[in-house]
Amino acid sequence: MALASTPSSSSPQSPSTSPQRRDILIVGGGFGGMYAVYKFREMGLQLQAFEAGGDVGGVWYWNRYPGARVDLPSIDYSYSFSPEIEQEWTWSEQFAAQPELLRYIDFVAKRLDLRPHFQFNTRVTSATWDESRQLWVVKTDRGETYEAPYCVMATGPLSIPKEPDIPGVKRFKGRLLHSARWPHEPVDFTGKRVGVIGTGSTGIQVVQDVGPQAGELFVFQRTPSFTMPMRNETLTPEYVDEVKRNYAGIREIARSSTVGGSRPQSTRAFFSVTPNQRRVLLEDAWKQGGLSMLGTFADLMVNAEANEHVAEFVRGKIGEVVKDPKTAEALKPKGYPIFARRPCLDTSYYETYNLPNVHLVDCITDPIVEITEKGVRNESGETELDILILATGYDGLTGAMMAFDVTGRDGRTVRQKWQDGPRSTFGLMLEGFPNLFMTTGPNGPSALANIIRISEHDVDWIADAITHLKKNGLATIEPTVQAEDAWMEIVRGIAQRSLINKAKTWWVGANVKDKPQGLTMFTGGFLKYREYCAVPSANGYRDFQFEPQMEAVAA
Ligand code: NA7
Repeated sequence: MALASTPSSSSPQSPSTSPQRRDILIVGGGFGGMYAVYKFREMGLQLQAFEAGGDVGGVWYWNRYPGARVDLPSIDYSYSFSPEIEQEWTWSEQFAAQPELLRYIDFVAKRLDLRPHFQFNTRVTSATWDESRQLWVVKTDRGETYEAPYCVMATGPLSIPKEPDIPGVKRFKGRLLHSARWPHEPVDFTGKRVGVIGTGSTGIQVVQDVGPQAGELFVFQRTPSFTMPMRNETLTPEYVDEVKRNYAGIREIARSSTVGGSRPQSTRAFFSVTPNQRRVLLEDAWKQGGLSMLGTFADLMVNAEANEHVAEFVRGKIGEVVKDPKTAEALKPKGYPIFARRPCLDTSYYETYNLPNVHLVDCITDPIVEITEKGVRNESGETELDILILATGYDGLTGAMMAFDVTGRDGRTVRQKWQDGPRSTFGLMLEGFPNLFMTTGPNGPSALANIIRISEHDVDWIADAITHLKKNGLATIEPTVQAEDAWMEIVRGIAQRSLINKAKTWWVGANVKDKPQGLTMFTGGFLKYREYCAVPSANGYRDFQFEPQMEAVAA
């Protein structure tokens, strides 16, 4: 494999108003966009990529908040397409922190010479299908226009931050920070009165990191999350050597798993073993840390009673750690199944509440009324703050594709197509939008599996589809209505059995006002997803429709 090679496409252009022609346009510079650039360049396509941030990295470029850390093992959360990169890069921790992830991303970008293909600090403002010329016409906020037969939206499930729908956010006179738009310089919390709104994965990481530093920390919690011990470790040279010797096998396990990771997943049902055995298994998973609890039994996401047993086990652990009984009770999640909201991993979250300067504000019993010039006002009164951190999440899954005009055949936009919720084929292609591809789209496994494994899979699938077009002298590919209906039926059928529907989260669109709600991700696991996606190339893309080159038809 040619790793660092001379770019086959041109470097970023100076702003120009005349349309610039490429073979393929790629929107997004996260893990998906970076691999897409590499893959399509190696296929010999002339390409141009756009990234709103100042560099590659996607969420890891933006999310520089204190304590930001991946919650899948770094060994799994890394590219598998290049044996050279696997051997040359060495992870230092089992769960890498954001700075190490950015170093890895930088290493990959340099090693593969990816940056020259990107225009950074550039937002795509529209993408429009030109039917007669069979081209995607993409406009940017720099006033430029690019045209290409293929367009890949590698915009990711988490790229549009959500501000809380609380009155007065703009009024706050102290320092207002959003976890997903964190400054590049360190923030000093010493002696400061700090507030955090949000207790999802992000809020939890912020709280355990900022709590010991701040003068006072006030955590405004609406829905408590279940969090389990990460048990992070420094990786020993012996462990790293062993991993490097066995990468091929590790990747094969990940590709054949439900979540795209190498942790074992049990096939045992919860009630197939005695209460005592269950307790032993859960205690063991708690000691192992990471997402071991999720893998202990096979039916935790479909059997509500089994799920509740595990939830109660974790609630018990919270009670053992948190000294103040009222705080402990408020931290215990109730009313939704464990794992139906993204399971969090922590290093010292519950312990942080034993610090005398850390205070939990329960926004269920004492709702937030408004944000004031001085801080946050709950029904019971105002908390004055120097710094307010919003860890309020994202307009996830569909937010990025709905943030700008994407217009397909007959002037129909993605916003119109998705007004009742996202629908697509495999989360990869949209009926009515020829040659438009997505990576980690909202009807694939998306947030439910390792995003890097999905990105690689999706880019490879797109590459196969383009190769099919080229081999057969065809101009466009697009799923039929029937193919899309069939896929959405599969997605819905499996989703109905899942307990994920029982929690109000970004996974089901419940966190954004007026957003259509429902579980639209593929819940059948990464392996099954791959199997479904492999069918079209094996059967000659029977359920897709194609067009020849218009010019060829005219001639
Ligand atoms: P999440 O998981 O969407 O969490 C956002 C948090 O912000 C959640 O606790 C929300 O409470 C809270 N929130 C949002 N709006 C408000 C208002 N108005 N008042 C009080 N609390 C509010 O986002 P994260 O960034 O933590 O994690 C996103 C993903 O990143 C995660 O799933 C991993 O995949 C990595 P609510 O639940 O709405 O009651």
